[in-house]
Amino acid sequence: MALLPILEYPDPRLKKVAQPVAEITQEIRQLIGNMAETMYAAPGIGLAATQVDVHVQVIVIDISETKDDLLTLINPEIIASSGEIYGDEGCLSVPNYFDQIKRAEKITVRTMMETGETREFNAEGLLAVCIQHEIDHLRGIVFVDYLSKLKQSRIVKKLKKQRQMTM
Ligand code: GNR
Ligand code: NI
Repeated sequence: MALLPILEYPDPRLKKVAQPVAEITQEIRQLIGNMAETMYAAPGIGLAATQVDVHVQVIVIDISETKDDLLTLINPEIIASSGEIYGDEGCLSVPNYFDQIKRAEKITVRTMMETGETREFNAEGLLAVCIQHEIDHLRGIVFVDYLSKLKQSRIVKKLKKQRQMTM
């Protein structure tokens, strides 16, 4: 397995739209393994393939405290949603920035699992927020896109400064 470099906002590759997975090949399984390792190392509670510059519909999530409950979503779709919640969101592609984003409180997701079987499940709270955040990545959307232009330009400046300090 390997750690994959994570693209950082405002990298234009974060705007690419991910293609559906046609078949769960060895290559897809390897991608999932590397994405999980990258997410745990970061550390983060989710990672979309888009963030590692692979533009296919694959997401890994683990919101457990013990980091032993990996959820892999392939070609996921939100088929129902209700309610509203504002959670403080962060993103591995936008290091050290957090802001409140409005999301659906409850969602129903249809997805393919790593086994190739299709399943539907309900999610709420942090898991629902995380799934919406990750599916946005697959569509080329970063949570910063929901903020004002002023906040966006401040974030870009701050990230540039941070990168200068670490290079
Ligand atoms: O690690 C992450 N934490 C987080 C917190 C609140 C809402 C969403 C997230 S996802 C983020 C990892 C990430 O960038 N996934 O794309
Ligand atoms: Ni993110």
